[in-house]
Amino acid sequence: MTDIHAVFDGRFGRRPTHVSWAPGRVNLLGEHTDYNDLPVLPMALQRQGRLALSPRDDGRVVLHSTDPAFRPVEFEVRPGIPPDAPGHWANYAKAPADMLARRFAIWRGFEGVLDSDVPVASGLSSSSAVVNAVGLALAHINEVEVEERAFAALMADAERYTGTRGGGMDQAVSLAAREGYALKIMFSPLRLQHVLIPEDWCFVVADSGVRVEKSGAAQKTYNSRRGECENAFNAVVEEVMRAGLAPTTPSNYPDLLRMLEREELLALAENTLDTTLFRRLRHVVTEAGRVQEAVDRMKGADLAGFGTLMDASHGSLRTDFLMSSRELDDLVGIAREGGAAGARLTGAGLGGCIVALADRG
Ligand code: NG1
Repeated sequence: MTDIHAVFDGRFGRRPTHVSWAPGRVNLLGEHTDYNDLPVLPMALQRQGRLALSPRDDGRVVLHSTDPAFRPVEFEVRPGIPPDAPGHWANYAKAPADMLARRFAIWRGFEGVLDSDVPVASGLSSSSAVVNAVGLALAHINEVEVEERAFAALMADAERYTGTRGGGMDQAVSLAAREGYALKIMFSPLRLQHVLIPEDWCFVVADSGVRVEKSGAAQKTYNSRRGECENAFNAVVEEVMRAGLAPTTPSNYPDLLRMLEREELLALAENTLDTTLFRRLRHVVTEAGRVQEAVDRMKGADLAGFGTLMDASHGSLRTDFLMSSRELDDLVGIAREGGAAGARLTGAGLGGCIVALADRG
């Protein structure tokens, strides 16, 4: 890894006083469920975003990157920081600064150098690693103390500054993961459950090399999937209430699944929705079921069972959610032929990485 202290010294002529860091993540199961308040099961990666910094006595942030493609940026910490053009790297530092300044009386900026070995635009959440690392740094130097889950929720809100209407999975796992454990995350309110990964299991991440710029074209697809899930939910709830199937109006997907059996819900949705919306809902609802089952398989060290769920998740993302691609399908096929217990695209999809499960041997 880059010697970030030396780079800082080279740019600012002294040693940094602090280093803050946050890992990227690979999602094992539960794709496109987080923004529907349904559970996910990611784990943190060894790869991370790291920020070497020294606080300043004013509100200015002067931020350099070790990546020559990212030119130095400067901005003032305050509520309502104007964003750069969509996709500009500065927005991932401005996002937590803006959010923290809106919520707390923070006034102190920093000089910093950011380094990351999480590949960008590949479904491993390089973005949340940066948002968290900068957010943690700003909170610390401004003496803002927020409990872990509340901070994760705050950083999830913060990242929406970049224009993606994301869920809260990435920020939460990056802040709360423990080595050797996957993290089941439930939403509204945020709840975390650490699940021990059997020692002989090995998750292999393979990169298709196709970048998915979620600040670019893929952002539109991602946001439109979220909109479709909301439309499907609203239409189904209307029908549920009209037919008198629920005592009170369900306020989110978990509510709906508490009030109706999954099969009953799917049958009703099929009769109510057009094919596209039905397929989006079917993915979301069956994926939530797979997450719960996957946790049980992991606890029971059932490698084959977990792999089957990963395969089913990929199939559902491909045919119902239309978020796979030829390259991702090819990679998943190669992994399975190579003996993986299961494989699936990971992250938002359309490119980026797959994750495969194998016996460590
Ligand atoms: P990626 O594209 O892997 O960073 C995005 C969202 C997640 C989640 C997944 C799909 C952000 C920061 N991340 O992840 O919240 O919805 O897609 O499961 O928007």
